[in-house]
Amino acid sequence: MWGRLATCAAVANRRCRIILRDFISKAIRMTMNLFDNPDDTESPHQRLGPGAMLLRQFATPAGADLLSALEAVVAQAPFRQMITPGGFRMSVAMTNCGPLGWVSDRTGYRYSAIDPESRLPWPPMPEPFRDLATNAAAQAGFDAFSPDACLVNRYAVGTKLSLHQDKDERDFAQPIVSVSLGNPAIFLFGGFKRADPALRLHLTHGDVVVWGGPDRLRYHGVLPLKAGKHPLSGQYRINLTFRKAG
Ligand code: MD3
Ligand code: FE
Repeated sequence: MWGRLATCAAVANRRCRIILRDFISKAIRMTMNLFDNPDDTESPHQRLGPGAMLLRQFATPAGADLLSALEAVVAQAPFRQMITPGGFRMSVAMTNCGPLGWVSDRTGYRYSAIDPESRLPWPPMPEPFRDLATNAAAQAGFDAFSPDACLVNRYAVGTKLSLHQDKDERDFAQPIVSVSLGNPAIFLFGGFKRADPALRLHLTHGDVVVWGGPDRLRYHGVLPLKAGKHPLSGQYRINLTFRKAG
């Protein structure tokens, strides 16, 4: 009798401890999520910093139009892997549209009105590109954003973008609008020094981020892309970044 009761108490005690342990670890996970996953809310618009806004799914309705307009751009200015000033081939394939395009070669990084491959001007910025960028910027509080450059990044499996700052534009008071299309990626949102800790943000098809104010000069990058197959972009992730470069 006493033996059974003792066993019973021991079992209850153990169950109780397990329940308590699960409760505590869940509470810790929830608290951690609050800090680790700023993307874990239901709100489609999320402030990431004083000048940075995440507009979840903002480009989803235009997604197919954007990707078909991109085909016309790529027919004129194909994707290419540029060479860094250090002599390395970038893993991201790039092209541009609009009056100015970002280029890199052994002599450095710069904006150029001419595509160095074709020696022709970059293709014009498609209307749906410009509209989306201007509307997203306005949504984030930047009125009258008029981009003169759209850098298009294409990521395949394993493609990454190392932590860097965007400093080749003339006026840092102008925001950058970034549009993610196709396969998802983990984006790194760092601080103002390369070694500062970086927040991880999952960016999926249609997500738009507007980077302005003090957040404009944050270090950022993209972790190696995982394999995937998106109905609109196949194995790729496409990122459009709209800039006022000149
Ligand atoms: C944060 N592209 O092209 S977009 C780039 O996903 C670039 O292809 C990444 O970084 C990509 O330069 C990230 C998000 C982004 C763009 C510009 C920023 C984040 C930024 C400028 C300042 C701070
Ligand atoms: Fe960048």
